[in-house]
Amino acid sequence: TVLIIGAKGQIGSVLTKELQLKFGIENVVASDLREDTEFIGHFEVIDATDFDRIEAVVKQYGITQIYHLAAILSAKGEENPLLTWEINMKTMFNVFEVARKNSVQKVFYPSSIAVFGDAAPPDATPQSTYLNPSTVYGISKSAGENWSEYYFNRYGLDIRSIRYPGIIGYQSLPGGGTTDYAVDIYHKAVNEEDFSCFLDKDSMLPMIFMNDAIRATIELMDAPKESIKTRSSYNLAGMSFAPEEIANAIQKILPNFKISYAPDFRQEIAANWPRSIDDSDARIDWGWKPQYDLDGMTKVMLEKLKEQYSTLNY
Ligand code: VAH
Repeated sequence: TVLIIGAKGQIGSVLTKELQLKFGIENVVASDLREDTEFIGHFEVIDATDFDRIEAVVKQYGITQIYHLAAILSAKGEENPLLTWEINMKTMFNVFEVARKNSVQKVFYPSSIAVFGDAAPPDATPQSTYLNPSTVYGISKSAGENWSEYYFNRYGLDIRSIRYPGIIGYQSLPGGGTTDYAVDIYHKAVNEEDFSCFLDKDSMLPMIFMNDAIRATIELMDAPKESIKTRSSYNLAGMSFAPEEIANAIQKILPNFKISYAPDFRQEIAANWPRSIDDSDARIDWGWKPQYDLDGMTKVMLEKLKEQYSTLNY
């Protein structure tokens, strides 16, 4: 049985549905800070800063895999550095310790391109390079990568991790990230509203379509243990683009779409991140291959959001 921590988040809400399809609704337990009355399936309220609560649910359902998808992200995290560190690390330690003590077979721990700073080569950023993250979120994820490796080497806990780039999907909204503009832009375009971008027009970042990110996560977790050569976290991306490029991709379909630029503090964060990622280790070790490029993603995003808004307004 699989437990998802943060099942109502941007990634968690999509991953939970995929895991229910894969393992059967009976074998998935979703959890988040607050009850979700509409949720179809097993749902438990879990504050992941509470070790006893996580352990109680793991014992109650006989959990064999945990996906830890709760954290305070890069932009939001800068509002209160020590709280961000406290929450991101405490929840991680709780998940790792509950898993270790209750012989959970596999743990998924997400990392991020936020672990890279200006010391890393910005183009085709390599798997192994000096990490000097500039956000508390990035510092917590970089520390988390070291702890993942430690728990694997010391206790044999099978923790697997992906350094997610910006994730873009139609199924859920992001919260508190620096890449969130790339989701909001599609919502504005579909509603024929002008879009003001909080990053510079040439601020290129590694990104991935949600469907590719979810498939990558499941493929990594399904891979044979001996093929996982990286126990810190795998570089991974679907594509790279700057705001002006995603705007152009949208205008090919919606010619009247307009974008303006009003960079804020998030531009400083983005400026320290890679422009593109070398994810050849993920491709070699467990067969990673993206299926969506910018035009492919844009087509699906605009179609799906148009459907969603038309049924909403109906
Ligand atoms: C953020 N979407 O912006 C998250 C992610 C790489 C980006 O970590 O903080």
